Amino acid sequence: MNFSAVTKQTNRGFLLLAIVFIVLSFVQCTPKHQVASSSQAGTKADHPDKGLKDYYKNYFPIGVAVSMASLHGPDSALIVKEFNSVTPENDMKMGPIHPSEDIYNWKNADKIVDFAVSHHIKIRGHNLCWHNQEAAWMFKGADGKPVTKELLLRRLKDHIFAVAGRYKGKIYAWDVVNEAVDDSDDTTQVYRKSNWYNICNGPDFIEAAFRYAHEADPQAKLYYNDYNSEHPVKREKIYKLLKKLIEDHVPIDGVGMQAHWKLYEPSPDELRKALDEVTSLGLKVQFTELDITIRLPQPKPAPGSTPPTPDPGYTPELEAKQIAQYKMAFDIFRQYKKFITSVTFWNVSDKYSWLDQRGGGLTGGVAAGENTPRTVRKAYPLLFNENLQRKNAYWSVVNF
Ligand code: 9MR
Repeated sequence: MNFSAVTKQTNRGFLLLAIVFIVLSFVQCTPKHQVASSSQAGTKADHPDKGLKDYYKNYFPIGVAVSMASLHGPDSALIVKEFNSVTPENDMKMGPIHPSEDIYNWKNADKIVDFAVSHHIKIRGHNLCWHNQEAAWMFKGADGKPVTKELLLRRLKDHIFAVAGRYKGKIYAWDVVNEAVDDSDDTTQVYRKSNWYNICNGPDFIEAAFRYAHEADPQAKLYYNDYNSEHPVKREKIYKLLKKLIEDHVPIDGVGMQAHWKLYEPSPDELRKALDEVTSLGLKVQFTELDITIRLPQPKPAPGSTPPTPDPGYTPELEAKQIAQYKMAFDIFRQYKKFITSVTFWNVSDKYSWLDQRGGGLTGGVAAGENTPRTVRKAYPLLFNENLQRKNAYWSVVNF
């Protein structure tokens, strides 16, 4: 072999090596989720340093429900990278934070607030008045009998002044009243018959809670928060409540639509209608607890029948439907950006979702006398998988 032949071969060798090197580095730098979808090529998926909050910086803050567990370890890095708003999932609710008249558990709530403040993350407070996770002591006097309306409202006021007052200037928005509207199809039944409603003999506690919250922190934005707010019957009831609050000059800024959604619900039309109705009242909207379960309704097994098929898991078909539903939702959110002041996911990743604890997702159950543990049908409702990696649904939300 002469000299020029050797040089040519060496050059070819270098060229080959260079090509292999380039291909290898591309494969290594490309996260798995990008390989899965060719539609991401040349799109926003190319910016690995960006998070949801960055993609949506011209639209609205993107939030997430957090617990003490999420402030440590890998969840916390993901929260800081992806989100610019947090909502304490449980730690500011009346029962946990104010378990008896003279006891306040500030520890967890303070830690969440400190975490958010130190990372320049906004905080939504959740919530000041609810029928669930309530402080049972509030409803009873020393004699064990139900308290009067006056005493209950005084206790509510003290509670709101203590909690909203403590985080004044740090919490920019509060879910003041949560889920006070009735769920049934009876259109005449507007309010939920809760302890609050029953002792107050009507819905006065709702208006009172907003007035107390406004007094305690005049700068905070105040929201009424509920689920199924796109369902035609409940939507009308929520509308009635909001309209009345506005007519009575109650200090309310907006409505929280929780958005615990399903693969086929709500429809785009239902979602638009709900948004149009609420915003026609001059109110802002926050999607406060977004998740989209992949579970489909399971028929209840008849007693003695064989258990239903095992959990099929996160199948490609279910994933495709979830992607489409997330895409539909965010397409509409962006169209309504002048009314929407934040979108918050309820939990960080599919590793943990409140939905996984719920009975509705169990397959089979245990036959009488059997000791087999029940299998949880996971909901896979979020944009990050169990390993905290971005799912394809993530890219359907940011590639617009
Ligand atoms: O995610 C919360 C879960 O950890 C609690 O056990 C549950 C108690 O009811 O509340 C969950 O959060 C709820 C939220 O505060 C209000 N809207 C419905 C949410 C899901 O139940």
